[in-house]
Amino acid sequence: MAINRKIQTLDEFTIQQMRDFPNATGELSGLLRDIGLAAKRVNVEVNKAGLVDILGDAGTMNVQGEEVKKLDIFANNQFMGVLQHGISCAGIGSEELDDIVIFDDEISNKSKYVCLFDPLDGSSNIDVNVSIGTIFSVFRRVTELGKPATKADFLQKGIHQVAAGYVIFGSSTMLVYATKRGVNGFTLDQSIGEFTLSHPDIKCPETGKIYSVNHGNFFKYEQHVQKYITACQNKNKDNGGPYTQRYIGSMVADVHRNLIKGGIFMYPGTTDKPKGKLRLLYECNPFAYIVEMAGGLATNGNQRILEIEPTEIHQRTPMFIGSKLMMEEFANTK
Ligand code: AHM
Ligand code: MG
Repeated sequence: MAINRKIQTLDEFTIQQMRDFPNATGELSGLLRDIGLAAKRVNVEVNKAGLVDILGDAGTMNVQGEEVKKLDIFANNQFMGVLQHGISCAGIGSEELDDIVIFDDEISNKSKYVCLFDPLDGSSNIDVNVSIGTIFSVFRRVTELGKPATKADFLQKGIHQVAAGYVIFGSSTMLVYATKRGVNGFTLDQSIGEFTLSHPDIKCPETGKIYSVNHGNFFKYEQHVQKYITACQNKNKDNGGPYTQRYIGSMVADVHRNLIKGGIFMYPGTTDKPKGKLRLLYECNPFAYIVEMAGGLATNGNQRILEIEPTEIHQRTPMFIGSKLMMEEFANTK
C-alpha cells in the first residue's frame, strides 16, 4: 500500500515548526497537542449529542448568569483535565468557571504558559445541530517560574498572546491556530483520529461581501454602527456589492467563514448592554490575534482589541473583526 507522505498531522507540524528554533523547549507544541486531544474527546461527545443525555441544560447558571448546558461542562472538564495533566500549563481561566484555576503542583509551577478558553461557544446551538466551537488563548507567564501562576499571568493585553486558536465542530471538525509565524488549519480525519494540515498559511481576504451581525438589535446600536449596516445593505454592483448578511449566532462559525471567504463580523454594544456580550479574554482576544495574523483587523469600535488592558477575567467588549478594507470602511463611517 502506498503511504501518503503529504499528510501532516498536527503533532508533526508543531514539532517540525519547533525544529526551526533550537532553543525551543517543546512546551508550546505540548500544549497544542493537549488541546488537540481534548478537542477530539469533545468531538466524540458533540457527534453523539442527539443520542445520549447530554443535550439541554445542566440546571445551573454560569458566572455570567447564563444557563449552562451539559456539554459545556463536559467540554470544560476535558480541556481543564488535559491541561492540568500535561506539563505545559500552569493554570487556566474558563468561561464556565468563576475564577482562574492555578494548578499549583511541582510540575505545573514550572510550566511557562497559562491558557484561557471558552470550552463550547455558541452552545445555544447544540440542541439544533448547528456548528459550535472551542476558543483558546495562550499567554507566556509574567510571574516567576517555579512559583504558582497568579492573576497577573492572565490579565495581559492580547498582543502578548503567544498562540490562539479555535476548534469548530461543523460539517467537519477543524482546529485552527495562530502563532506569530502564521495561521494554519487542521481538519480531523475521523478514520485515523488525527488533525491533519488542510489549510496551510491562512490569509483573510483583504475584502469580502459578507457582513455578520444580529439585526434584531439594530435599533439598540450606536448611530455609526447603524449607518455602516445600512451602507452594507445599500451596496450595489457599482460600489462593490451587494453585501450578503450571514449570522449563525456561533461566533466560531461566523468568524471562521469570514476568515476564509472575507467579511466583517460585529457584536456591537447596545443601549442596554454598552459592552456587548462577548468576553475579551477568551472570545475576542484569541480571534483578534488569529485574524490579525491572517492580515485582517479587530477593534472595539475605537481601539484595537489586542491593545485593551484587561482588568477582569470575564470582562466584555464590543467587537468588530474581519477583512482589512471592510474594517477600514467601517471605521470611516464614524
Ligand atoms: P455563549 O458564549 O453563551 O455561547 O455566547 C456567545 C455567542 C457567540 O458565539 C455569538 O456570536 C453570540 O453569542 C450570539 O449572540 P446573540 O444571540 O445575542 O446574537
Ligand atoms: Mg462563549
